[in-house]
Amino acid sequence: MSGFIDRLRKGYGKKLVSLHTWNGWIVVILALTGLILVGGFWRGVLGEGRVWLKWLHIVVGVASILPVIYYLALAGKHWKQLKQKPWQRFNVLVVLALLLGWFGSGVLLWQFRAVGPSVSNTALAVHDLLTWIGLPYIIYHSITRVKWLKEPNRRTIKSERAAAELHPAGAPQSLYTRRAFIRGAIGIGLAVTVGPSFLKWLGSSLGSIGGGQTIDKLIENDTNELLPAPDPLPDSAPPIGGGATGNFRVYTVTPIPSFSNDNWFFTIDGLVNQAMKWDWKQFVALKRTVQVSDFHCVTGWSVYKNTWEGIPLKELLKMAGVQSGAETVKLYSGDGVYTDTLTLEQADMDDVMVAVMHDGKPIPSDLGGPVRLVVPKMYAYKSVKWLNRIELIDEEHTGYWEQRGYSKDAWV
Ligand SMILES: Nc1nc2c(c(=O)[nH]1)N[C@H]1C(S)=C(S)[C@@H](COP(=O)(O)O)O[C@H]1N2
Ligand SMILES: [Mo]
Repeated sequence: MSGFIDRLRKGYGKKLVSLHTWNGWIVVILALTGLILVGGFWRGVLGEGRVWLKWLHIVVGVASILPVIYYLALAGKHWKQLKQKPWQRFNVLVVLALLLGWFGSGVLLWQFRAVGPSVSNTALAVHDLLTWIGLPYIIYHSITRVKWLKEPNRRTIKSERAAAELHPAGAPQSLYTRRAFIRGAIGIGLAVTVGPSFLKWLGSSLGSIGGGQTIDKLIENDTNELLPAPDPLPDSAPPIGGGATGNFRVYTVTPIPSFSNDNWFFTIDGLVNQAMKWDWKQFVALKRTVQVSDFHCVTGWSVYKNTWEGIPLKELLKMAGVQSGAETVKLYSGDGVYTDTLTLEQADMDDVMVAVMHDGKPIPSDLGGPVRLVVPKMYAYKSVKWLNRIELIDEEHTGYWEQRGYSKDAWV
């Protein structure tokens, strides 16, 4: 046993050990940065830091291929060495599959613009799946190999020998059960702590493609109270798009705001001929239209075939009358923090909609209701949630995520 470790410490073995250490640290950095990046809680807290963190994740992720390549150069010899150790061989294969899968899907996500939404959708699903399988596996792998667990293990081997001397035909097997027990306990511990979030993720990303369940849950938990509820047009109920496919991830940089008839108003002001202000009753009485469109987030997910019902932005701008000095349409969220902009030309596209309903139902508070913007031809950071003010200005304005590193060019 110690002879084997001595051999490992020399030359080629030494290389393998330091490779393992490097790889371990890379995985730790990627796991921490990755979990913070998906954790909704961190979106608002980090702000600009989130963009730096994303870069760190990408740079370290790209670099993670180096130890893999280096290992593959040594793999032939190592593989032969593991001839008698099927579990270690299995472990090597799992880790290689994880690293290569994370790397490949990560590069596709990083290059979302080059590969387009449908490839990044798949890449994101793969990246997530590997994470929820791979992280528990790697945590288990690390915990069961730390010293304090190995020591009883060594003792087991010693006492096993002792036992074998005492009872030559003896019962050393029962001594192994202690190790198995500790490993089992750790396995169960992990299953209990990580398992539920894994299942939840699995349910939301694989289970209900078609959106039905999840979105119904969001509607059930809607904290807005605006009356009367909008009456869907015939094209909305049943939705002419046939129902959205895919799931929205609820993104917000503030706590989810809620509105009632008392505190919800929609205004258009700035460089307009006639500043407008509607309360909810007046706003739901405005003439709406229906459109079917896809919704793409830069982080890789999309929701297809949304049937949105609302007022085309260009119609609202027509009512207020845009003055000739105006240059930018500044969009304010009722969360008090988030803003974004469109140029007048972009705002004039037919499918830019101030949406009130999705698939024939009011938009729930989590998804930006009662009223959100939808800009189908651009990444969804333009689709301001809880939209309640439009201001026409004669200069540029940098929106929330653009200030924090997102591209000013949001075209899908
Ligand atoms: N007010 C507000 N609007 C917002 C955001 C936000 O954080 N706050 N996130 C944007 C981004 S990046 C995306 S992808 C979509 C997500 O919409 P959803 O939460 O309804 O899925 O909303 C956009 N509009
Ligand atoms: Mo997004």
